[in-house]
Amino acid sequence: MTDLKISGDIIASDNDRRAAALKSDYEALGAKLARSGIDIGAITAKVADFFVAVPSWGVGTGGTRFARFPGPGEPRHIFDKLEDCSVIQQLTRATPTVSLHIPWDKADPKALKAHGDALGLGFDAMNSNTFSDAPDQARSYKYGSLSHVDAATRRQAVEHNLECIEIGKAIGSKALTVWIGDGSNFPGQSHFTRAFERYLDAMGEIYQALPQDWRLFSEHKMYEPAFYSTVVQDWGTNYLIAQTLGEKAFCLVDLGHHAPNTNIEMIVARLIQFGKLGGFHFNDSKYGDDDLDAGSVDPYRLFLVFNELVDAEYRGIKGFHPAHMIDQSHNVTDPIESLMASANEIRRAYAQALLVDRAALDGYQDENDALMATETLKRAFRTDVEPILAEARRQKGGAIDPVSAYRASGYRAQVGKSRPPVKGGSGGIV
Ligand SMILES: [Mn+2]
Repeated sequence: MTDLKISGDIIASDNDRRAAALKSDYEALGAKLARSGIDIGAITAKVADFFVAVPSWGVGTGGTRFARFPGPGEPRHIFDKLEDCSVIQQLTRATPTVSLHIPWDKADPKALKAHGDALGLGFDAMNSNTFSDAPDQARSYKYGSLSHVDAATRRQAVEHNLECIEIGKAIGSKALTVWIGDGSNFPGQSHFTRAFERYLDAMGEIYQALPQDWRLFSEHKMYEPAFYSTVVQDWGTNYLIAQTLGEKAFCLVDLGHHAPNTNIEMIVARLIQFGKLGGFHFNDSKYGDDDLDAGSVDPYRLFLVFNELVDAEYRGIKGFHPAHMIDQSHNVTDPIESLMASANEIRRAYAQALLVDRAALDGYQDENDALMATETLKRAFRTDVEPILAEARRQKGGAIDPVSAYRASGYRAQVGKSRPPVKGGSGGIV
């Protein structure tokens, strides 16, 4: 019996108020789509089957380099975080798994598994952390980790990743995501080639320890915390890593880790074509790695990414199953609300991409009809698919309007009573 944090009565009464309007909107959209030969029931079923993992680090209030302003009822530890994650899943039915970050979420794996099971949550990719120093570690990552000039520091970073795999094995994870902060702040500070050789050697050791049914995701990022160069700076380097390591190694695309205006959907298409797209960290950005809510700044870009994913799905690409994860920092919102809204935006992009008339698009491309080709995408993007998203949630026992039901539940105030207030003032992204 799943331990549900929001009363079923709250969800039912909020849904009751909205059910008639949803039925009417869903039928109207169904009739509109039927005129284009699209079965709304089939689209709704696909949306209901689309899931995205919640990052454990996303349920606490985020921050910037300057400050963090915690809210009431901040999760104290991973077990509180899992409870918050279960609220997101209960109301959206879109987030049945959580992605852990070690050592932040380090706890007895048996207790983690039991708590997840009780809340009806599974575990997605494990994330290692060699971009900051844990209080008890022997060697500092100030000058790098997997690419550090000192062999003992590299060994420590490798060992940490091996530990993440061990914890992951015990809780049912099937992937390890590695993002390093390694790089340089000054021209000449680091030898590009030697640093990358050291990184590849260290990653090779991690790769060797990977269980047969696991995948290894490497995540590129063009700058920050290093501001002159990073060791894994872009998708080209990331592809070389995945290619060098072997068939269980894939590239992870964090939407915020590129230069502004980079054509990310095209990067996605290239990685799909060469069998190396591992998955995503969804978020949105205006200037850099802003970690804003998915779809909040440029929903069309998110749609164009999903257009490539659905295209690959329809082409039946062998072994194509990218991992979907959110990676965001919530500085001014209740993180639970932001994560629910983000899961919804990600599903929206997926639903819109499912509506693209791909046969027509192929034809326009072959005829060099640029206007109608782009209009084919726009027509799908302009479709208000909210009734599909709401109906998918309703059918699975979630909330028609998750934020409304969440606010009606008083969950934040309730956990605020048992979780002591956190003092603000400290910096830090997470
Ligand atoms: Mn990320």
